[in-house]
Amino acid sequence: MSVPEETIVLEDLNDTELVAQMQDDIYDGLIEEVTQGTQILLGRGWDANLVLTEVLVEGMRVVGVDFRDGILFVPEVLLSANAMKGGMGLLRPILAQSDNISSTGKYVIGTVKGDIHDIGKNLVGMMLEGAGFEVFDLGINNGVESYLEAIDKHQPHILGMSALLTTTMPYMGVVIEELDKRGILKELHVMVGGAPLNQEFSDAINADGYGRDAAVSVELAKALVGGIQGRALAPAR
Ligand code: B12
Repeated sequence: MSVPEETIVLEDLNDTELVAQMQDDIYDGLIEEVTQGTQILLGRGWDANLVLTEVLVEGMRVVGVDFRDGILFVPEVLLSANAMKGGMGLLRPILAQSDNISSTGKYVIGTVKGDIHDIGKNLVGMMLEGAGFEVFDLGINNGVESYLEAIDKHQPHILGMSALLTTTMPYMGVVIEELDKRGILKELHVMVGGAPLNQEFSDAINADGYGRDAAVSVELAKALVGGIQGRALAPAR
């Protein structure tokens, strides 16, 4: 006779058990459980910022490590990121009202003009959110004007551009030149990514960093903003 699977009732777990369970659930991409767990912690008086950093971000950090090490693959990471977003959905309105949003930094990200690939960009965006960045996603097919507008509006610490085609990747250089001409390059970091890119290309167009994959991109972004929590971040250049 087979042993029936044990059903875990999240409400019955103490805080430590619940946090561990939620991190497992993030890893397994279980959005309903993560959302419910978030609700329970908030109901027990947890600070929203603490739930974000100690539970969701930490859970996503483990996912990022296993993705980098080839243990998890793209579909699984997307599910984990989606599960985390379930919890984020409850926290965002609370955090938006409070003064103590512990943001790692602001990050504007978009795929360049002529290019409609967005899976990698979305993944990087989600992982950045998981690491505590405030991410403004411009979607696909962005020309210089679109990036400029977003920089003006959001005042990001980092601009990230994605390109998957050899025909569209040179456009990143065009954007960077324009930022330089307007004196904006001094005020923010620029990261680039996409399958056909490499470090040499990134250096050649004067980007601050090339993100080979989502995990590397998050680490690099954190390093670029100096790893400082809050708004007092390292100067760009
Ligand atoms: C899925 C896909 C599509 C989908 C895109 C769906 C979507 N919503 O994105 C569709 C079917 C629409 C598509 C269309 C086309 N595609 Co396509 N596509 C792919 C494919 C198979 C996978 C790309 C992908 O999502 N990879 C998975 C993600 C997770 O990886 P990634 O994008 O590299 O992102 C990671 C890193 O690069 C980095 N990263 C990515 N962006 C960023 C940004 C920043 C800021 C940072 C820091 C890091 C970072 O982190 C990510 C996560 O780890 C690739 C083949 C391949 N193996 O790359 C071809 C590929 C990119 N496509 C190709 C082509 C030619 C096309 C088309 C022109 C086909 C056609 N004739 O119509 C069109 C282009 C249309 C256009 N104008 O953009 C070629 C490009 C060849 C080249 N040298 O330029 C490829 C390489 C296939 C091939 N071998 O021929 N494509």
